[in-house]
Formats: sequence, structure tokens, C-alpha cells
Amino acid sequence: MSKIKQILSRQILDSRGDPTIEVDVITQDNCLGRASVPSGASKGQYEAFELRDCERDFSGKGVKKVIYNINKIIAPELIGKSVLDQIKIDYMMLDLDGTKNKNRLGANAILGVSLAIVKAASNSLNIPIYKYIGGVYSHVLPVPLINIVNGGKHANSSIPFQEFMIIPTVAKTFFESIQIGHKIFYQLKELLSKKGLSTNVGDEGGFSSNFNNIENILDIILEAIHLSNYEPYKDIGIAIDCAASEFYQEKDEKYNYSKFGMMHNKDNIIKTREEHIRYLSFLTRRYPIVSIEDGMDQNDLIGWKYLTKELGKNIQLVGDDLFVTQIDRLQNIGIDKEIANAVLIKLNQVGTLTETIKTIHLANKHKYNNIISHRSGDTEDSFIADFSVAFNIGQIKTGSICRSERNAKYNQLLRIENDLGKNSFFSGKI
Ligand code: 2PG
Ligand code: MG
Repeated sequence: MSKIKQILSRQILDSRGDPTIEVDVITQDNCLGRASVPSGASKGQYEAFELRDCERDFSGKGVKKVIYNINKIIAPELIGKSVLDQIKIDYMMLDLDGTKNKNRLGANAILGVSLAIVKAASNSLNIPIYKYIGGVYSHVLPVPLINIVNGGKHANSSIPFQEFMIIPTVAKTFFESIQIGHKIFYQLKELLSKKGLSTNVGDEGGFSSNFNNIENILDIILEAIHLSNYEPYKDIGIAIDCAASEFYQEKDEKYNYSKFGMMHNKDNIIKTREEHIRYLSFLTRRYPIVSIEDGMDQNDLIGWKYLTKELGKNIQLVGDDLFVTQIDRLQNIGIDKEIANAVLIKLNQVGTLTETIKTIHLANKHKYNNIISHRSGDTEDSFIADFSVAFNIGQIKTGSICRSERNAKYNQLLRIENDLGKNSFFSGKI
């Protein structure tokens, strides 16, 4: 009954209006698993290969080849297989591709099928996705890292750091964390407006105003927290994603804070790795920053090592472009070299559900935190919400609380919390 009858894929649009794929897996008992694949803007150099048509249509971002690979190459191999055999199916697709980086079929093709399979399986068994993946003990709602200011490649502003997020650690439930996020987000909007700054939002729904420098952004966030009657540190932490690979200059190994436009402060804006680390360290002393993602460039391992020594005991240091959700990179660069202490989990950086779960398990084993993450080009698919509860992971980064593709994940988490009722658990800790 749970055998695959049909696999179909089609082009849809992501939140930026760029093409992506949606995959339908239909079982013999007519259960549907439908999944779509997100796409990043600040991609890591070592991510699995995202296949695009590179033709004139849709600025080269068409997905006709991906659809062909799913409908004509993957589907015929999988018809008749059971959707309950997730690992077997994922490895069949890896064999069919045969390359290290999924260069033949495309990680977007493989992931679309992998996720449609798990959804079809959960539908076929009539078990919620989070319980089907994680089992009876899946009950922890993640604390959200709520994006409120967008910079870097996600906005048309001059801010070099890509994301500024708040973490409502004072919340007792997931519902309350969203309520607090909403309050601070709109308080910030009002403050920006009063100061004559734009309240337009960037790709992930955070404000993309033009600030003079990074401290101005953090100051106004603090003001919004205070005006909302919360205490920084005690009630609300701040997380940043520097996405440092985007403003690192390989030629002189420096960090160019003016890469996205001029930051109008007197400090030097092209920093050596030591100056950049000192600046991050200063920010953590002055502001309630509890988590820094991609503080250093993906290839600046010397910098990563310094940063980990300097801040790793007290601050969550998250590898995104650094680890790209891949087990080998987490082992060789993170665990073996004692670099960073957390890993950002993005399914499309690696390309199958099975490989992603392996990375999560390795991280858990070595006490690295996991944070489940969206992409800047996302869709209304809310799979990552379930995924974050499945392993009781405790953290999710899925944008601001405006823009429907971001709220789709929050809404699904609200449903899950509702469904679990008294048996849900929310620690509010990172
Ligand atoms: C990141 C992500 C998501 P993108 O860098 O963490 O916020 O951005 O999807 O553009 O890589
Ligand atoms: Mg990142």
C-alpha cells in the first residue's frame, strides 16, 4: 500500500519569484507527499550542487533540467518501492547520481524527491511528520531566532552583516515566543519610522533600513527591547549571522565592511582578521549577543580557530557556510580542529534527508548545537518546522514574523504545540 505509484515534479516560484521545483509522490493507496525546495542567496562554496538551466528564461534560473531528471531518471527507478524505505531510497538516488556533489542530477532534484517521500510516508501511516521522523518522544518546540534586521545579500542596504535576530528566552511556550517577537518587531518598526529610517523589509522579512554602522543597529534593537518592557540578556538574547564569506577578501585576507556600500563611521572599515575578531568580541561585551553565525570566512580556518578560542566558551558559534550541513566537514573542520560549537542545518546544502540526519546525529554526539534553518529564497513548505521538533533540537531560524513563507513555519510550529498540548516542552534556551 505504501508503494510508490507515481512521482511528478513541476516548476513553482520561491519567495523571491525565482523558479524552484515542487515534487509529488503518490502511493498506491493514493497518499500524497508534496515537497518544494528552497534556495540560498549567500551560498557556501561547498554546498551540494543546485542545478539550473542557465538559459535566458527566468534569468538563467529555470529548472527544466531538474524536472527532467526527476520525471525521467529518478522516477522510473523508484516506482514500486516503499515510501517507508527512506534510507534505501536516498542511497538509491545517491548511486544514481554517482558524483560527490550531486552534479549529475542536482541536489535540488534529489532533495525534492527525498522530502516528498518522507511526507508521503507520514500521510500513508497517518502520523504527523515530526512523529514519523522522530518517534514518540518528539515533543520539544524550538526556540526561534527571529530575524528583525536584514543586511548583506538579503537587503539593498549598506550593512555588511546579513542577519540580526532576537531570541525570546524568557518565553515559557513557543506561542509566547512568537507573541514577544511580534511585540519587539513592531516596536522596532515604530522606532525606525520615528527616526526617518525605511521600514521596508529584506528577503527574510527583517527591516532593511540604511544604518550608519553596526552599533547603531544593535542600539536601536536594544531600545526596541526596552520599550517592549523586556530586559536584554535576561529576557531576550541577540543572534547575528555575519555571513562573513560574503565580505571577506581573499587577496589580502581582510574583512571589508564596506562591501555592500559605505558604512559612515570613522572606524577603519577594512579589517584584518585580528581586528575583525576583536570587533566581534567587543560587540559581545557591549550587547546581549549570545550566538554568532559564520563569524569568519568559510576558508579562514585560522580566523575560525582564533574566534573559537576567544568566544567559544560563552557564545554559540555557528558554522553555516563552514560546514554546509555535511558530515565530513563537520568532522574534519569542526570536531577534529575544535572549531565552532554549533552547526546550521539546511537540507538543501547536502541534498537528502538521510545525510542531513547523519550530520545532526554527529553534532549531538560531539555536543555541537544544531539549528534548523530556512533559506533566503523559501517557499510555503513548512517541513523544517516538523523537522525541528522531530529531534528535539531546540532551535530554529526561519526569518522574521512577516512574509508568509516565513510564517508558514511558525504557523506549523503553533499547530504542533497545540497538538502536543500539555506534553509539549519549550526550554527557551539555546
Ligand atoms: C544563511 C541563509 C539563511 P541564504 O546564510 O544563514 O538565513 O541565507 O539562504 O541566503 O544562504
Ligand atoms: Mg548563514
